[in-house]
Amino acid sequence: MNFTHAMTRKPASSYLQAITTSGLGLPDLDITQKQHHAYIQALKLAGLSVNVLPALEDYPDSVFLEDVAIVEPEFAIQTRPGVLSRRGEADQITSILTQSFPQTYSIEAPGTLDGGDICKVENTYFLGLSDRTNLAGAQQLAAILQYFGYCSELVDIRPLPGVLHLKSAVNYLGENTLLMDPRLADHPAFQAYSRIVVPIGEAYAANCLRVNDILLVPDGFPGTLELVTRAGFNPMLLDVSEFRKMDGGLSCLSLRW
Ligand code: CIR
Repeated sequence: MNFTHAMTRKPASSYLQAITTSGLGLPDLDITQKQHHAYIQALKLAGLSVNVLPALEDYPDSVFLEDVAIVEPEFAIQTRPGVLSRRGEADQITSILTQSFPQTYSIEAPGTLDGGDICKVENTYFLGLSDRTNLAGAQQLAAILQYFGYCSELVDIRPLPGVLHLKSAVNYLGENTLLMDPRLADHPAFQAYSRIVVPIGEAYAANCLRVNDILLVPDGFPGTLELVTRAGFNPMLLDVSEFRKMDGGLSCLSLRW
């Protein structure tokens, strides 16, 4: 995993109206901004050049930039988010994608797809089918990925209550190792990999983010921290409490390539 670039989007003041099912209360906007700043600093420390896009007040969830595009150095795909309130967010990134990537594509109706459902593991992309990403969206993405030489495999997460996106439950740490929610650990799609299963009660921490030599880990999950440290990863703790309140995690806050 060798990233050189990232894009993030500043949290909007309307962030308090973002979608949430967490039951953790409303975020504090000052703390949100500080946590976002610390996240950008961590990406820079990992060696990335970070493009910080301006806040979009009309889109409370727009800080979760990962959901509106899939990016590789050679191409970018604008998604079609699964909830109506976020659909316009994707159009706000069209011009920046065409400026930054040699080829661009987009997911078209009736397809829907959120970037949070897309988990890249070396040359394979796992495509989560969820309440946000439908089969038509996943199939469109698979066809584009195949053109560029990537394999894809569908993983249906709809039977898992409370799991918003595939990457809420499984993330690639590098070194052939996945970090997983216990409920997905026995899924046939993942049996070829080493698996670190987060402890019961720490499901949120399955969304850690490997960026070059650093593994970003959400603060407050000691069992997961111990497991990834013992496995030889190089963790950096980040407090993302205000993003967790709106169902977001570490991967959701950026696009990386
Ligand atoms: C949403 O419901 O769309 C946002 N409140 C959270 C999105 C989190 N994104 C992600 O996991 N990739």
